[in-house]
This record gives sequence, structure tokens and C-alpha cells, in this order.
Amino acid sequence: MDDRLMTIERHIIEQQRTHGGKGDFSAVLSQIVFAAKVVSAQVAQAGLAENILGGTGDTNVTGDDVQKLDVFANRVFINALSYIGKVCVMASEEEDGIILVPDKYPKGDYVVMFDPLDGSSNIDVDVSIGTIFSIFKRLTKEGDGTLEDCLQPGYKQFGAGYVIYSSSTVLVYSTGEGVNGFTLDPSVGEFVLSHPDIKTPKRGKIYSANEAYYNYWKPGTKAYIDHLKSDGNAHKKPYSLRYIGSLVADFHRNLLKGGIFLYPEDTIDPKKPTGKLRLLYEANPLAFIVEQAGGYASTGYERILDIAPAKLHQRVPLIIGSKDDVLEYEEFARKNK
Ligand code: P6P
Repeated sequence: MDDRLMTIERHIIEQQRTHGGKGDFSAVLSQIVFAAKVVSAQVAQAGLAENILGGTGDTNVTGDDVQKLDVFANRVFINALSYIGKVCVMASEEEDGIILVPDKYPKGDYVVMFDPLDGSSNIDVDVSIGTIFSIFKRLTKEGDGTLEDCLQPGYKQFGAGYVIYSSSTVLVYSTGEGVNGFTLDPSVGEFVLSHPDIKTPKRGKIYSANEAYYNYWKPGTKAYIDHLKSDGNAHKKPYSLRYIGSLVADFHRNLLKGGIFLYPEDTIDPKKPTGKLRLLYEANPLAFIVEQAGGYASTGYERILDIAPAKLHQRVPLIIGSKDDVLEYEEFARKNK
């Protein structure tokens, strides 16, 4: 392998040198990289492997049908982050409460929260799915981490990223020094730098939303979507609608090409009045990434990264992508309450 190639491990070490860290954060990131490789291998053969496809018959804390690969991916990330002694507490979409590191392992300074396999209902039909992760420094001093360590506003994230399992497996992450993407080279089992210094266009030509819910959206959202579909918008012609129904896939395309993803509040499900997506392990990490890439993420009324979380599985409306598009949505939301 050409030694000029920048593997993700080399990138993490070089980022550590700039941070002047002692390597604990690098160890956490490296374990996420390892877990992503393991999940990628399983996703790649999901159609062939014995009884790894399909649902488990359970539903998780947030009401989603649990797929077998969800359970597998959840265990892989929890195990990979438990034994290194750098993590004090975790949280996962798949677990009701916080996840403590087993007593037999030392506790560290970091908090890791993740959606181990988002969009997993798409697995059986070969649609791209993803992992989303968020990393904080602990607030408590030592020992087991607590719910308080998890309920921190997104602007305090130490790092964040996602993995998209698609035609190739790409890991995108930021530690606050810009955004870089790495593609897994299966021939050597290494993530290699493929998307250096990602910047998202200030304005896109794509919008991503499930228009089936149009009649249940607030007036401001309806007015904004109508605006995008008219020739009265910035491009003087309709935006293109691209909606995969897998958050990481929709986000990744819009990050690279420009565009806006909307999962706004709706009145379709009284149990989910503020939309479907979760703050701690979906909205916050993607908001961290998009702002590092020059974009913006909002509920329509406030910056995602400023929200003080109240609950582990708290849902928020998520309007995220090219900065000018998201700011324009906020104007419509405010004018048409
Ligand atoms: P809807 C997948 O189930 C997911 O959590 C996200 O990945 C995706 O963006 C969203 O739900 C799709 O939801 O209501 O449009 O099917």
C-alpha cells in the first residue's frame, strides 16, 4: 500500500498531535473505526448470512422495529468501546437507559452515544444504511458516567461522525478541525482518505423530505416546500426532490452536493409531535458535521447544537444542510407560525 495514502488511523494520530492529546480520544475513535469495519462486513453479506436479515419481533425504546443487524451492530459498538478503559458511559438508540462500562474494565473520560444502525428497516431491500456517533468529555469527575454526562448540548461535542454502508463503506468524522471522509478499502481492511476537507455548498438544488406528510406539516413548512417547487426560489426553477428514507444516505448526498434535509414537526403521531429523529445520536452529531463543513442545522426556530437536552431519546425537528437553504426555511417557519 502506497505510504503516501492517508489511512484513518494515521489521520487520527496526526489530529492528536495538533490537539496535543495523550491519545485517549484517539483510542476511542480507533475503536469506532474497528466496530465500523465489523458492521460493514456483516452488512455486506447480510443477504447471504444465516438469519441475520429481518426483524427480531421486538421494538426498541423509540418504537422502531428492531432488525437483527440492529442488535448485532449495537453489541459490536458497546463491546468495542467498553474494554479500552477510555469511556465512562454510553447511550444507544437500541437501549432504554444509559449503558455503563462493566466493572471489570477501567472507566475513562469520554461519553459516546450512537445510533448503531440507522435506517435498518432498509436492510432487507439493499438500501444504504448507517451508523451515527457523538463523543463528549465527561462532566462528572470519575467512576461510572451518569445521565448528566450524556445530556450535554451539542456545541460541547468533542467529536462526531457517521458511517454509510453503501456501494462502498465511508466513514466521515470531525473533531472540530474540519470534516474528512475515508473509504474502506476491503483489499487491505483500511479506511483511506477519499474526501479531504469536505465543505458543503452554501445553497443546494436538492431537498429531502417525506412529502406524504405534507398535510400534517405546519403552515411555514408547507409554504417553504411550495416555494422550493416553484420558479420563485433562488434558482428560478424547482429544486429536485431526493428522499431515500435513510437519514445517513440522504445527509451524506446533500453534504457533498448541497441541499436541505427536512424532518419537521408534524401532527401525524401525537406521540411524536416534534418529528421522528433523535437529538443526542442523530441530530447533534450530524449538526456538528454539517457546521464544520460550512452548513447549518436547526429545528426551524433554534440551532440544534444549542439545545439543552432533557431526555436521552428526546426527538427534535431536524432541518439540516446548506446554510442559505436552512436559514431560508427558518424565515418561512417564523413568518407562517
Ligand atoms: P419516514 C429510518 O427509519 C429513519 O429513522 C431515518 O433514517 C430516516 O431519515 C427516517 O427514519 C425516515 O422516516 O417517516 O420518512 O419513513
